[in-house]
Amino acid sequence: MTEDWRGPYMVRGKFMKVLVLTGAGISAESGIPTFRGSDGLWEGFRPEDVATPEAFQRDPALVHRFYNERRRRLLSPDIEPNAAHRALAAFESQHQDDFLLVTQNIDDLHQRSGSQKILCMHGELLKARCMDSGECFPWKEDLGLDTPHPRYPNRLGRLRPHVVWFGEMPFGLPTIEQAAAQADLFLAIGTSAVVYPAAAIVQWTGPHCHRVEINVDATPASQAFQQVIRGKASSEVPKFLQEILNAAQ
Ligand code: BV8
Repeated sequence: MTEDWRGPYMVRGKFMKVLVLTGAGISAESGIPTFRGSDGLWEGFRPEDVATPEAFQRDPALVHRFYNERRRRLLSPDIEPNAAHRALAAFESQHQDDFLLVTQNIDDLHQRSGSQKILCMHGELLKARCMDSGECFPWKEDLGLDTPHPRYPNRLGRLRPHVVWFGEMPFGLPTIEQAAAQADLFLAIGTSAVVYPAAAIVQWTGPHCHRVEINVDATPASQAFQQVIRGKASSEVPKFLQEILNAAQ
């Protein structure tokens, strides 16, 4: 379902305002399991047991264990950005107009690849947040009930992962809504379009916006896109972004 996207969306052959949404699929080829794939991260854990405020209230040690395991895996030397992350960073640096990268991922692979304009709508695994003050701290160690507070060492266990759990408000929604309404190009990469409100962002784009989905599989949102590219992010994202840059020459 690919119409000619060199349509009215482009000014002098280039997209002006670009909004990108990434999900776990962009990090799959970097070795980070997706949530709903066969190697799904939730396997072994039910989301409601580890990714809700109630779960943390009920069994904080289990929730800390779930995130400690993911943080350690993210920090292992064999996990690094792939060509899709790098292509997005390169495009951002060459794009002359508005660009925003919204990610649902809590890994730091976009940051490590050099992307600057990133909105981490579901938080960041390498940050811890004080449950009393809301202050965030860069965090690469395990977190637990015995973790001293960086400012008040005699306060133990007052830090939580700086991530958005189910039932919690994602970050930056007003910014995302505004960017979506103004976007000429909306590119959704590697997301199953199951989790809201992230899955609704495509519906927040305007009638003039060219919507592209890059995913190995169809999703419940695929029909909302004028262009769907079926394939792996590491090959399809660099190819598509290079086409966009060539068209703008
Ligand atoms: C909220 C952080 C109140 C923690 C996560 C309607 C409106 C609003 C809310 C709801 C609603 N309906 C239901 C809800 C509640 C709920 C929800 O959506 N539930 C779902 C399960 C039905 N949403 C919430 O609770 C949200 N908060 O609602 O607040 C509110 C109300 C109104 C308006 C605003 C707010 C909070 C949701 C955030 C939860 N936290 N993560 C952590 O990581 O532990 S969600 C988790 O799943 C991930 O962070 C990720 O964001 C999300 C979605 O996963 P994906 O990234 O899409 O990954 P997935 O594995 O599912 O899919 C991978 C895709 O990649 C697949 O399509 C696959 O085909 C593809 N792929 C694989 N390999 C490749 C590839 N593609 C390309 N190349 C490859 N190589």
